[in-house]
Amino acid sequence: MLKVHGVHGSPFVRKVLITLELKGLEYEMVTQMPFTGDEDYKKLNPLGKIPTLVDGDLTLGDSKVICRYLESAYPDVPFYPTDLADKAMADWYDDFASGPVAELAAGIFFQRFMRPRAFKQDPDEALITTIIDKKLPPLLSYIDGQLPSEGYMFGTFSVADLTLVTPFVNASYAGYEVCSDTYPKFAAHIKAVRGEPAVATILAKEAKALGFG
Ligand SMILES: N[C@@H](CCC(=O)N[C@@H](CS)C(=O)NCC(=O)O)C(=O)O
Repeated sequence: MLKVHGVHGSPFVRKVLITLELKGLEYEMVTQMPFTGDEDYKKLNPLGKIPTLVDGDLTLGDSKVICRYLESAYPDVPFYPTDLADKAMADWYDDFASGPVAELAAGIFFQRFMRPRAFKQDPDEALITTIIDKKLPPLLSYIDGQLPSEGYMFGTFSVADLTLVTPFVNASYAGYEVCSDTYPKFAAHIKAVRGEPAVATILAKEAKALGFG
């Protein structure tokens, strides 16, 4: 059976779990906390980051690489656009969202949620203000400008939609919501993605795991 090493709450693990759920694939979740320096886990993933997917003899790190693999290996329920240019754009959105966007949106979560709970430290509110007021707005404007006035990025719900939203689930746990007056398309998009059955299923499991449910 497929194995996913990671924990609920990571935007990257979430993306992989939702992809598996959407494709109707069975998997086992192996609990692996991030930032532990676990040497045994580093034998599986030398970067020590979550998620890692194990499928038989194949061991893969990085959510983008994993989702692409799942699409190729288990194509029955497609989660990527088929048009070449759209697929390339989906990859770009994945890179963009997993890199700079996740760093900032999940940064709010790290400061307000993880620091007090996991590290017994106060959040750096000055850093949060810089993220919210200065660093996120140009990226949010870009996303809002890329979205169609209605519906998903490439017609049907795809990984491109999910990857842009998953960091903002973390931000919402930390009390930050994308402003619907300033970024109306993206705010509506987040709501629609969160309502997708596969997303709602994983978010419910996550809420339980994080003690919200
Ligand atoms: N590009 C990676 C990022 C994975 C990542 O940064 N995961 C975080 C948890 S949300 C992690 O494991 N951090 C531990 C570390 O950086 O040592 C992916 O998309 O999977």
